[in-house]
Amino acid sequence: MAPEKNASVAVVMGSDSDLGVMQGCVDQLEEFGVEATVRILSAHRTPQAAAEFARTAEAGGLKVIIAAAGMAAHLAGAMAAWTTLPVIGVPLTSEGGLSGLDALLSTVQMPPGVPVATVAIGKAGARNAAVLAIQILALADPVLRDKLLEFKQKQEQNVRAKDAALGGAS
Ligand code: RP5
Repeated sequence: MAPEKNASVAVVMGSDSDLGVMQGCVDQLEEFGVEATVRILSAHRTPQAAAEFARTAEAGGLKVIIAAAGMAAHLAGAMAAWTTLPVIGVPLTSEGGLSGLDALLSTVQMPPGVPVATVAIGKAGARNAAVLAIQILALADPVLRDKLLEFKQKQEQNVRAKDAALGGAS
C-alpha cells in the first residue's frame, strides 16, 4: 500500500483500523490494473490534512476519491465539501460502533448539492467502491471498459457454473 505518485484513484480511510477491510478495495483496483494512493486521514482527528488532501486532489491528478470510515463517518462528506471530483463513501463497522448503521447514515445523508456515492457497509462496499471508481474512469478509457465487460462475464460464468453443479439448467 505504498503511496502511488500518478494514481487516478485515492483510497482514504479514517483510521489504520480500517485497513483490513479497505485492502479489499485496493486489491480490486489492482485487479483492473489501477494503482491507488492510499492515505489515513480523519475528518475529526486530522481535519486540516483531510481538507488539504481533498482541496488539492484534482490538481494532483486524481479523478475519483474513495473515502471509508466508521462510527460518525464524516470523512467522505468532508472530502466532497472540498472537491468537485466524484467521492465514493464506504461505511465501515467498527469497535463500539452500531454495526455500521451509524457510518452508513453519516455517509449517505448528505445535504443537496454535495453528493457522496455511498456503497454497502464493510467488505462488499469496499469492493464495490473500487468497481464504481473503475466504471467512472472507464467512461474515458476503453481498455478499462473492456476489462469491466470481462469482469461481468466472469461473474456470470461463476454463478452459472455453481448453478450447473447443483443440477441447474445453466
Ligand atoms: C473512524 O472511527 C475510523 O474510520 C474508524 O472506523 C473508527 C474507529 O477508529 P479507531 O479508534 O480504531 O482509530 O474515524
